[in-house]
Amino acid sequence: MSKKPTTQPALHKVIMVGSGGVGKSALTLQFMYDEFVEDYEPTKADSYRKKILLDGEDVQIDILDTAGQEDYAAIRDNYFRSGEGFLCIFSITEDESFQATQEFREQILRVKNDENIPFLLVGNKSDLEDRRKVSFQEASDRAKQWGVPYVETSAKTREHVDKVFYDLMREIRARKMEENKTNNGRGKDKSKKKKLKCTIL
Ligand SMILES: Nc1nc2c(ncn2[C@@H]2O[C@H](COP(=O)(O)OP(=O)(O)OP(=O)(O)O)[C@@H](O)[C@H]2O)c(=O)[nH]1
Ligand SMILES: [Mg+2]
Repeated sequence: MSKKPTTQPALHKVIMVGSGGVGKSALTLQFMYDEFVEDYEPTKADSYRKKILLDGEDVQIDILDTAGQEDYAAIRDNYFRSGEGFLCIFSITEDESFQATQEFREQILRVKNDENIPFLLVGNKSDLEDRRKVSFQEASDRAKQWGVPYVETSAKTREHVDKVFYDLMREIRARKMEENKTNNGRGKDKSKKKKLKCTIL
């Protein structure tokens, strides 16, 4: 006889952000289905859900794969609002995509109004070392300045693909536990999140 769990597994909401063509969908599909998609088909917005075992605990991950293309920039705010953690992707072969991460970071901080939001800077396409335009040093310096981890991935070889999703989920889980503690067990009160300072001019 199988026992039904009495509580629902925790759900962690992850958002993929970054310029068009950097590999947000390829990373998502590699993580979800162990497949590498060679074709480039620009995304509007796709969501995925998967049950996983995170350090011995059953959890669910919700992944929202957003559009990098500028045509969809206006609808990003709405998507970002629902995120509990962000994978901010650029391609190590394209400097412009690295420069764009600055804007994504700013938009996320503005929308979430939370400087400690779980966030990883991800340099994708690490298999294309011979076409590298962004050095490891330059990217890790930016991550350090933001106080976030920097990881290089390849959606093609699967290098560090699980790592970025699992590391982010651990950050989200830690964040939720911290929030519950400060709320003294009253888990629904989210008003005590550390807010960014707002200056009214
Ligand atoms: N060699 C290599 N190619 C990759 C990698 N990741 C993605 N690609 C290729 O890059 C192209 C764009 O990848 P997508 O995952 O569609 O890019 P995206 O970020 O989802 O783009 P938008 O949906 O427009 O925002 C595709 O042709 C992929 O096959 C990688 O790690 N290595
Ligand atoms: Mg895509």
